[in-house]
Amino acid sequence: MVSDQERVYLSIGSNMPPRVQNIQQALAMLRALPDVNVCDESHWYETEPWGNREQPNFYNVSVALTTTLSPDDLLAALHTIEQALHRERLVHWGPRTIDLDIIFWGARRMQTDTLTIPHVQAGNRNFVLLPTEEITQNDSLVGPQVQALLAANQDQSWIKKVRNVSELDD
Ligand code: PH2
Ligand code: MG
Ligand code: MG
Repeated sequence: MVSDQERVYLSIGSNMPPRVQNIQQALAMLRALPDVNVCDESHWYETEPWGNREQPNFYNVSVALTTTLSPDDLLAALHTIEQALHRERLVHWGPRTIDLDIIFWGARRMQTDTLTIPHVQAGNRNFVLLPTEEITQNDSLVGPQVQALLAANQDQSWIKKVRNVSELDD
């Protein structure tokens, strides 16, 4: 890694139409945040719904960013993006227009009532680990964490790499 500034990784997902537009708008809003620098984006993946399986498939993507924001302030900014994209919190692990979750923040570990880093479920989810692995290869702080979680990962759910986002259905 060129810079030794710690990188933050997000997992972004949508399984309610228009899924492609929801994710594209979330990415655009993230890039537009003044205190955030998005430095990498994984492929997009179509993914089997994890947890509650009786819901539509998701599209998921992971992004890497650097920021001068605190974890709480970044979380608040992500919630603002979710609200702008009409996220409604109805069913736990249920369908959502957009979800932006903080997964890793360099080597940091923290736990408050509202935020746990690394994300508690990261190690159990292919749709988080596999896209994130793509963009952590050169990250000496997060790469080894992802590799350790992948080695222990038992998730059987399928995820499929998207070759061309412009050909996706909403
Ligand atoms: N998010 C969830 C629950 N289940 N499954 C997939 N495939 N992708 C998600 O983003 C997802 C999920 C809760 O946030
Ligand atoms: Mg989530
Ligand atoms: Mg969330």
